[in-house]
Order: sequence, then C-alpha cells, then structure tokens
Amino acid sequence: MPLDESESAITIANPDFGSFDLISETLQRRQALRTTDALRWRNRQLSARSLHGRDELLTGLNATQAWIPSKYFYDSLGSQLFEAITRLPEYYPTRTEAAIFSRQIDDIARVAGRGRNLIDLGAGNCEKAASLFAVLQPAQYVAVDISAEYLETALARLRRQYPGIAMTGLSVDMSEGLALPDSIPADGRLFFYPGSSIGNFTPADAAGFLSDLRRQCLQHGGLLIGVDLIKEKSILDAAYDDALGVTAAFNLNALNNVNTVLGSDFDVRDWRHLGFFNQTMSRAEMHVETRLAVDVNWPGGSRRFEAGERIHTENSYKYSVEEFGALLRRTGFHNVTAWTDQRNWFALFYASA
Ligand code: AVI
Repeated sequence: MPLDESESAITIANPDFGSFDLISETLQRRQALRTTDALRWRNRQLSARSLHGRDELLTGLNATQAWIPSKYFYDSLGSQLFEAITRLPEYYPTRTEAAIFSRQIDDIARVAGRGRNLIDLGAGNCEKAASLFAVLQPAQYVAVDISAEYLETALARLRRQYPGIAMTGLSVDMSEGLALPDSIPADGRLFFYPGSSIGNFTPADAAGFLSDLRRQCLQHGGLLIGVDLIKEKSILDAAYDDALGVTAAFNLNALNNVNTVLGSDFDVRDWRHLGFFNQTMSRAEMHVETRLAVDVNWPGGSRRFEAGERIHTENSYKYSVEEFGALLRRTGFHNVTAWTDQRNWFALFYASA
C-alpha cells in the first residue's frame, strides 16, 4: 500500500479503516485541555528535572498535591510485578501489541526496512526486539534500559543466539533525555519504543522526547512505536485496577522503594491503590490514598497526610490514531503508517525521520 506523504493524513494500514484527515474540532478542544494540565504537571517535573534521587523525591513528597516519579515503580520486585501485570486478563496492551506484530510483521518489515541499527528503548529482557530479529535482520542491536544488570544478562544470552548481530547495552534513565554514543552510526537508526511507554510522558514531554529522537536520526532513520488508544472507560479502569490486585501491589511497592531510597517510613498497610481512567485528561491515573491520617518521616523531614489524601504516582496517556499521528508529524517525522488490532485498542506506528 503506497504511503500517504501529505502533511495532514496518516496511512492506516489496517484494511478495516480508510485514510482520513486529522484534527477535528473536538480533538483540538481535548488537546487544549490536555495541554493545560500537561503544562502544570510539566512545570512540576521541570522544576524537579535538575534534581535527582533524594532531592527529586523530596520535591514531590512536599508538594501540595504530592507525587512520586513513576520510575520508582521499577525496583527488582516492581519489575517482576510489571511483568505479571502484562499477563493479567485485564491488561490488554502487551498481548494486543504482540498480536498486531504477529499479524502484520511482513508489512511492518517492508515499511520499516531491514538491516538497520535497531535501538531498543526500555529494552528490559530484550524479548520483544529479539522476536523481530529474524524479519528485521538488524545490522546492529542497541538495548537501552535503566537497569544495567538486567540488560547484561539478557544481552549475554542474545549474543550467543545471534552471533552475526553486533550488540551494545546502554544503561540510561530516559526520563533525563537520551544521548547515544558516537559508536552507534547516526545513519540507518531504527528506534523501537513498544509497550506504549510514551503514554507515561505528558503530551508536552512526549513531544520533546520524540523531537529528540528525530534529531538523533540522520539518513534513513525511523521510529517504530506502540501506542495505547482511547477506549471505553470500564476497560481502562479494569486494566489499571485488576481483580487480583497485582496493579495495586505494583503501585504500593513504589512506597517501599521510596523507603529504601529515602530512608522514609511509609507503611503500605496505611495506603490503598487507586487506578482509573480520567476521560477529561485522556489518561489512566494511579494514586495511593491514605486510609487514615499518617505522619511519614525521613531523615531530616516529615509530612502529615490527612485521611483520604493522595499521592499521584503515574499518568498513562491514551491517544487516538489521529492525535498520535499528528504528534509524530509535529515533531518532525513523516510518512506515518499505523497498524491497529481489530478492536482498535492499540496502534503500532512507523514514521520516517
Ligand atoms: C510501562 N507503562 C506503559 C505501563 C502503563 O500501562 O502505563 C505501566 C503500568 N502502570 C500500571 N499498569 C501498567
């Protein structure tokens, strides 16, 4: 299928949908609302951006509306809980994305191109990218993740399996920007960002991140990215508040991790998990809420949380295909192609740099 190169359209590669123009009035109104909120959250994050670890945490915990950066979910137990979440019946994104890959893999490889330098952002156990090696035949594989230890184990295994592919592991906290070393050729970079992790950025920060990626591609660069789509509230509510309570454990475990980093004395039994879809903001939100008034102490400080007070722990923005296509184009990408599942719950995008 020829790609649509016009500025205002996106090619939907699912035959169930036709090509169409973007940005209706409703979309613009929703975007404006989200931008205002995004700016508020962004200002909070920006003033905390130059801070790290303890200072960043203290800024969030002392804020009028307290917050904890979502990276604190991912200690070793948190990473395992997240893996468990991806297998829950309610958490559809992982398996829906995998189904799109398996149905559309030949078309994806044709559009994204073979023999590129595949840069896997948030690689984790590298399994998603490795499942594409046979079709994408990357010249080089670069796995980027916050956890160096996790990466090295995964890469050691992959190097034995695929001796013909040069492999590099980079331990980077992507919430602080992404700078790639010169050893990674600037030409032929294919960035791979699956799992809708882009949803954990505000739209404003997502735009900044995508522009950054765009700048890091020279000749023949591109981006293959998974994005969770807006859908019925009840489905999203369940995905972020599952019946087994795994997401609750994942959320509350952030408090344990904060205790480790900060030396604080959060008692998870005093807190309960909240996970729901905020339709106005087009995002799933997670919070922890106190069951009773509690004083939380840490070396050099403390804070009283009144009963029912919340700490905001995560936003997971949901987009329409049109909105995300527009975001890609605004950040300098073109030739946008999207593949969706039959229910239109999740989309995979390829965009040329
Ligand atoms: C990693 N990220 C894309 C997940 C999400 O859906 O936003 C994290 C998550 N939070 C609750 N469940 C899963």
